[in-house]
Amino acid sequence: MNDDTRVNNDEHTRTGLSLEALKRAFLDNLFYIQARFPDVATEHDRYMAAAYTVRERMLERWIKTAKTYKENEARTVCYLSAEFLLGPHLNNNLINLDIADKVEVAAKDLDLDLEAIFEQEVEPGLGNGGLGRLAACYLDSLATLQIPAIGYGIRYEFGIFDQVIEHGWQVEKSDLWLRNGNPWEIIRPKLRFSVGFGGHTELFADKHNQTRSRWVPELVVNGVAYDTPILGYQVDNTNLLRLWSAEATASFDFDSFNKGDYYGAINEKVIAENISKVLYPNDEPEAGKELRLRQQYFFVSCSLQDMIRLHLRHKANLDNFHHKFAAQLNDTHPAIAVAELMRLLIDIYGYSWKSAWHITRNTFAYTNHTLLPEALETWSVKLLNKLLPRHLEIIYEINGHFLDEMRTRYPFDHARIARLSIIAEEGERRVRMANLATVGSFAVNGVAALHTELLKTTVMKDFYEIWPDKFHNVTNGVTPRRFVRMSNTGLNEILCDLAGPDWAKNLSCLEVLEKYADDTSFHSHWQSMKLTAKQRLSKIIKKQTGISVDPNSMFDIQVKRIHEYKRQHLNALHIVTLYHQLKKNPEMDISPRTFVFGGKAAPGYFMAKLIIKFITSIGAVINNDPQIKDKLKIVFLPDFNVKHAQPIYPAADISEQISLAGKEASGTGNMKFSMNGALTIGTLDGANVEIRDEVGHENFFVFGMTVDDVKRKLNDGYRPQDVVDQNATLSETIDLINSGIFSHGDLKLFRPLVDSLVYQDPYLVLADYQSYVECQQQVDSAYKDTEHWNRMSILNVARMGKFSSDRSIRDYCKNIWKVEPTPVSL
Ligand code: NBG
Repeated sequence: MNDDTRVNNDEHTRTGLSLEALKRAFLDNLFYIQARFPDVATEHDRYMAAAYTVRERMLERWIKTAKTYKENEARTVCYLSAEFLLGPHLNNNLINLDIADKVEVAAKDLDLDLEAIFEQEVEPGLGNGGLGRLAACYLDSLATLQIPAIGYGIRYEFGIFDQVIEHGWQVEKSDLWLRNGNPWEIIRPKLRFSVGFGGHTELFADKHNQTRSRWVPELVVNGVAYDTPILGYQVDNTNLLRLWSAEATASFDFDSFNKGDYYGAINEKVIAENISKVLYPNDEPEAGKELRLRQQYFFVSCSLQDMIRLHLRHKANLDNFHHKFAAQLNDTHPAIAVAELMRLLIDIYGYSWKSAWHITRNTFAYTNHTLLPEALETWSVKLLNKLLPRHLEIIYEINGHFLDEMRTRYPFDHARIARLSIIAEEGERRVRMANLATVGSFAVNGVAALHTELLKTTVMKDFYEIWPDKFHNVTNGVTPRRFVRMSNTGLNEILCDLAGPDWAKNLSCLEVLEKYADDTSFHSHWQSMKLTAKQRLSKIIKKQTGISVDPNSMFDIQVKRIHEYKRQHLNALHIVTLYHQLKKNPEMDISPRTFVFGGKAAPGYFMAKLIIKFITSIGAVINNDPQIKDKLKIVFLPDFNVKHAQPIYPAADISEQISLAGKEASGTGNMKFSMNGALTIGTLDGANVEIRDEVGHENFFVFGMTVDDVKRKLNDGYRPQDVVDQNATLSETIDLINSGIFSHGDLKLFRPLVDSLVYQDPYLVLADYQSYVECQQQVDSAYKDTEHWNRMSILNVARMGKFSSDRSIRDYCKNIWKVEPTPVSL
């Protein structure tokens, strides 16, 4: 690159940041890339031209970053994650490049509707929910903090399904995010690695006459790299997200072709290319799917081979591989990496077991994101043996060494040894991926203080006793750039005024708001900021659902995946209770409320889908009941994703974080709401505990059982029917549902939901019902005291500094990865 003509040249068409350069670039790209004149261009053409204009400006930063990291031989974080839920790129990149204002002017000059252009972008939905979004927030913070980092994952051709609501039910539509092209990625056709599957292992004598095992796979597929630049906020560091796409090694296999088995050969191509075809939904009852294991191994193997390639550019061997890289396992999805790195080191690079284990164990760190037993991955030995026979051998050997050590430490404690074993022996033998990840890592962390404590005292107790120093807590965080700076224009303006334009880089400076908590003239700014956001969401609600809502009503919002442990049905029960009370006493004095729900249910999760139907059904009745006089409105916003989430957080007055204590590892939506000035009604679960401690107990609506209460209740033998029998309001609420009033007289429709609550109630919804209803009454009266409410809302924002993902990443860097920033400048 000729530094004189491009870099630092504000007028350069491809790189310049001047108004004129931006406009010229846009028109050039419209013409030379989209092949359109402005007067025949579609909105999508304009989006593509805008995207390329922005991407060009990122490329020189990206290349400079790669060069700087390479020259410095910087220690690099590799974030291995099966999911990255990035959200739309365009506006985010404008903000990170610090040209959002200029682009607004340019758009005016060119007579473009910028909002309509943003609207064109289909987000890459390469994740299910919190875990994938967290990975995306972390990429943003890693780049912003100038940490050398690579995100490694899978380029799913179909991401999470699109949700539409038909007759009140969720219907899944396939996600076609690549249909119109993806301007943010760059394919690296020459950057490909082969990945084997199946076959067998055989013993052979190596050149030192040592017996070794080698793997003869039956199928080999290629992983091809697709790279996306991740620009930091107002820095030049631009990191790499590298996603692997599967391809057949050849278009067909001549052998089969000559044998006349053309379709057999094509079939192999189909099998190969299926690997990166579709993202698996989580929360499916049975996830033991072969293709899923193929996906995990596929991306892990490509990523490790790529890391080795990068390392060998500088070094003669892999002895110091673990000095060069810290590889984070985002949940157990990439945990097979432990066995794969061992295989590569031993089988391909000739390392001894001992040296390979030393390198491997010092390379990986593992984050646990859930305690739900059904979400702790295990793979059957049978399946592993079929798909990855060499890895199974290695896992057995790792386990053998580990258990030998443990038998010395705990002689005769067979029960403990069985719990520690990587192989579960009860019933069908299975490999416990969390155990493999823990044994094969130098650090293990939970994602909120409470969650980490529970890890140490329950699922990982035995491991914690062996290696107490291996365990860390890193409380999750979210990027204030996307979720405040970009999504909440009104709040951004206020914060820029009070804390300066750099507030989004240093979230603790939000503390300046404390001074204004009692300033009534400031309150009116605050309130009008909120109102504007609510008006905006009201328009979206009207457009998406046809429902008119009053922006002056209290906006009470629960958006997240639909799951019984998250207890959307508790929220719904409360709404039915309010409805019932209003019907009995139409003059009851309550603050008018708009309840907003959003979230996807796993396609195979019947109860979650029924909960959606329940919410839409109570909405259909209550919203149209003239007696209610608009005191209650219920909205289910379809297709909750990152893009649709952005205007939601700023509009909330109340954020619902009502999971059963002990079940939500952290939650991150809770942080997004609070940062935007919503008050939380929540249980003492996940990060709620820390949010409440930060914002002040008096500024948080807490209810429900604690983890200890839950434990006690279950030990005492919980009978939900008893709760119903003893609580008249609850019993009337349930009767009302059973009357068929929300199901056009169909008495069967909601039976499974009601029966599950009354006879099983696995997430103790009924046990927390009374406490929740009472807490909601406090919310109702608090909302009537506008001044006090504003004060609480301001203090929530003022005290959210801790929950920036920058803080989380700093914690990882300092306590786990031991990496330092490498600033890049053009
Ligand atoms: C989810 C938890 C959330 C947490 C995110 C990010 C999984 C397996 N876990 O509580 O349920 O906020 O991870 O850590 O998706």
